[in-house]
Amino acid sequence: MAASPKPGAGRILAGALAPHPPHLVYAENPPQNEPHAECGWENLRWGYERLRRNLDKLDIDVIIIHSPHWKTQQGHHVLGVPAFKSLSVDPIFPNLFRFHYDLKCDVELANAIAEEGAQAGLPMQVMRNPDFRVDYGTITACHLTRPTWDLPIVAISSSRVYFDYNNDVGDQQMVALGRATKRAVERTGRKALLLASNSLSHRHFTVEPEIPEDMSQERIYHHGQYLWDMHVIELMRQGRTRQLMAEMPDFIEHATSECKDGSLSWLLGALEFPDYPAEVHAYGTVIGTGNAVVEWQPPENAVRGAVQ
Ligand code: 2X7
Ligand code: FE2
Repeated sequence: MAASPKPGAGRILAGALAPHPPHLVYAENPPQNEPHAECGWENLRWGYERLRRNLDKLDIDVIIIHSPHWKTQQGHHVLGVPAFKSLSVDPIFPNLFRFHYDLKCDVELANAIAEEGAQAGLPMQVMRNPDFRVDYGTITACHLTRPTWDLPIVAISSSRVYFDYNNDVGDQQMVALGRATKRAVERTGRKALLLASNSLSHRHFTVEPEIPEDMSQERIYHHGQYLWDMHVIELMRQGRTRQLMAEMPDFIEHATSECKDGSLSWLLGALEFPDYPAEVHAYGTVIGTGNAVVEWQPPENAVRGAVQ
């Protein structure tokens, strides 16, 4: 983190849709992960490489991530402990993901997000249990975006509001939380990267191939879902994110999208609904789910020479 951020001078430098299939970390073979892969899902992994090349040009001092796999029943939670170190095991794919993580959190910013959210009328909690196990959605997306783990993070949970009420109420809350996040970034003087850690369409295979990285088994699960994925990606590419938000409840239902956990709506709210084109670095399936690596750099922050 920068030595002493100037309060009031903070801004969001970039946002990304950064999906978290543990398969992608497995296929990269980082030293932190126990299982070993031969290869796999190159299209998505090379897309992450292009995203990293762009982000490396920015002077980021914190990553704020919203993850579908930290599910909280009573409101929106933020991690409020300075450091976490443990083993994360994917509950569905323990054969692919046994990752030894060691990460730092920006507690001042986490507190500020909780305060701004509460002032906007959202139910907010700060998670202060030092033995808490960080979820694999947070770890996977952070690792693929910044494998050096040299920046502190703020992790935000996925509240059950879409499930307890409906998709419209869920989206309203997530946009409000995104705006609260932006205000907290500005107030604390941080230069932040925001990650929405979710897949797009989310129907998946129920049987894993014998060799998980056997790419002859990987394919789109359902043509209707694929058409929806292409439609929302095209809206992103054209800067039509207000239309995307208007269609989000239908997308969630028709494509059983992981957007139902709120990450993308939070990001679009924080970025004030970009009308400039998003950079789509990759689209690919993982066990049939649709995943896109997408970057938004607000034009006023965009770095010359970034990979386009
Ligand atoms: O959590 C996930 C996911 N969202 C998509 C694909 C495969 C595994 O895990
Ligand atoms: Fe997921």
